[in-house]
Amino acid sequence: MGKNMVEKIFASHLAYGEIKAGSPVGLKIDQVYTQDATGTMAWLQFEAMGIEKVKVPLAVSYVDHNMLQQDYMNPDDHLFLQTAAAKYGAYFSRPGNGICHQVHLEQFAAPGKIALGTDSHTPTGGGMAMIAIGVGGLDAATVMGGAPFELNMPKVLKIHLLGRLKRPYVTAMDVILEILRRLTVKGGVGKILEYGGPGVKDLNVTERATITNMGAELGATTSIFPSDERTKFYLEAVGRGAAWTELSADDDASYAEVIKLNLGKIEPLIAQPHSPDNVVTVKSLAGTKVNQVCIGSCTNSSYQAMKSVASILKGNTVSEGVNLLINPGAKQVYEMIAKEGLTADMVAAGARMLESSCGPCIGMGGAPASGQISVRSYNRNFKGRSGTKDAFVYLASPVSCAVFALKGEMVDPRDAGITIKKFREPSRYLVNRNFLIPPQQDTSDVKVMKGPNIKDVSVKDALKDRIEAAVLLKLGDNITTDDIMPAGSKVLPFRSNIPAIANFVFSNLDSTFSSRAMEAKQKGGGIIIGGENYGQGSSREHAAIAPMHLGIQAVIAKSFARIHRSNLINFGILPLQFEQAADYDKIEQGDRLVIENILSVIDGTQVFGVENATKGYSFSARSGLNEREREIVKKGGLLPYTRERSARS
Ligand code: MIC
Ligand code: SF4
Repeated sequence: MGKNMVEKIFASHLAYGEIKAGSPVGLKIDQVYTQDATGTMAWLQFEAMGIEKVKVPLAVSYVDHNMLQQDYMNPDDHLFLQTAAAKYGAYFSRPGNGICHQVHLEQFAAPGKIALGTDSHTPTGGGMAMIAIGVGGLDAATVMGGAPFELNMPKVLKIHLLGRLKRPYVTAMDVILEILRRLTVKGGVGKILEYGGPGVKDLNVTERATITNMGAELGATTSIFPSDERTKFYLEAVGRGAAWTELSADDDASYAEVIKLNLGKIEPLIAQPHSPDNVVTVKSLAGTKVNQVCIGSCTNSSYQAMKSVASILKGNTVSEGVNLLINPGAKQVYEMIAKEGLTADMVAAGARMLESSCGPCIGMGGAPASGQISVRSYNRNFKGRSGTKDAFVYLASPVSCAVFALKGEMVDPRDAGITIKKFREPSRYLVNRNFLIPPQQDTSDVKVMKGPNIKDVSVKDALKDRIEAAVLLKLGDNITTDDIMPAGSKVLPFRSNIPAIANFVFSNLDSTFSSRAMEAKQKGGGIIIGGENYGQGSSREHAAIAPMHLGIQAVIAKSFARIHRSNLINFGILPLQFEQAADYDKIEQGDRLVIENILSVIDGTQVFGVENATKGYSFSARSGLNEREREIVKKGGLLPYTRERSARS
């Protein structure tokens, strides 16, 4: 029987296991990349493993998130990352070079390869026909140390594309918003989305990358497009034609599910607050006032996106009531649009130009005013993520965003009376790699620099046989890692300092959480109760390390998001799933829960009896760990597990 693309790439990278949905597979990894907000931990963990050099063919350390330099903390992190990259054999992408996913697509992504990135939007590389997966820092560190990457084989869902996009008013962003509307933020959990069908050739590589990038919001493990003539054209244009190989699914390949999508029927769409799947047509919101517009991010800041925005702004003025912020995704794009005079068109219209970085997407500046409406070409609109708790953030295409900026209100770009130039893909991009420092041969005199805010990584004790702990917080469905561990300009500088960042755990939901947790830590620790899809969104492992630091022993939820579940395991926190959803309803914050015989149950059925000592009843919860995960949790996390294994070998 024929193979789909996922099966082909997995087969060519298989270290162990069986390519069968649900069973654990170990994969050999070609590329690993980190970004600064997750990377400091990843590189500290790599250092703690005591390995001399990275053992994957390519490692890249990017700086793109923590760019504001209000004091020494962020620049100290950058210096640490630069010196660690030099010491351990990674490329270093200097601050200013751009957002990791965009730069990686331009400079390193290649068809048929597997990449891991310490960021949930790593699937951007799927636009280049690679398997690109977001992971926690510790997973990345162990793979850079030479281990295969293990995951439970996801199901493969095919998105069969037909027709052609109605350009220039409908864009790739509208395609992924339509998929989010249909599948929701839980629809991709446990799945890889493989794109196919005749509509694929209508999309160029950067448009495909927009779609695979925001596939992260579906909870999917990753998404992938074929490698075809358009992939070849793009690779040649960025000066890397030699990296091209053809990749497509066999005609008789099979899929767990197939969804058809006609590109020609897609309209301009917009996600309303506070979830990326809360999608409606722009038309249905016409007339809604807009106060801020932000264009950029790893989803929508390609050369094509910037060019269409410039053509809308050219000769016009941004509406009086609107603040327009633009951050081109990479230095390459910035340099190109500057050379062509497009930056001048943007500035002349009144755009506030930001550097090539994540910026307002992660609350690093650009926060909206109280209660205001911000429309962004970004990928996440979780409450509070913009830095303003009561702001209303919408997500739309760069084209819609630029039109709103001029009109001061939402209007379907087709009804706005604005002519947009059709984009022609360039056959040559400007290639200037001067902000990428390649790995050095002789690193004997490199000293890794650590500023005073960079603290050693915390390690948990081995798993105990009995947990008696209080329910510190009971939460609903789709809790994000932004809810658990907020980002933003005040919190991000503490990413290398776990005791300090732990004070912010759940701070947007419950300002007393960390002090209550510290108190509970003295009395056996705490437990968190979650609903469905607990831990969706960002890959930040700080959403597990900081709770671990606060003494959290277990999270009991209806279901978990993939990356966060792995992060909990990696830091020795038991992820338990209610056997009966009804048991979720009975628990209340403050209840004391007792779990006994943990060590024998974890090696046996993995169905734990949980006693609610406050209310006097018991229920069961399942850990569902595979063999490796079980051993990791028993040791207290991946770091002690890896150390013990390397001591043995
Ligand atoms: C995000 O978009 O939330 C981030 C910031 O890029 C994160 C990583 C992080 O928290 O550092 C992600 O998506 O993984
Ligand atoms: Fe950066 Fe935003 Fe992309 Fe995350 S989603 S990598 S913060 S631009």
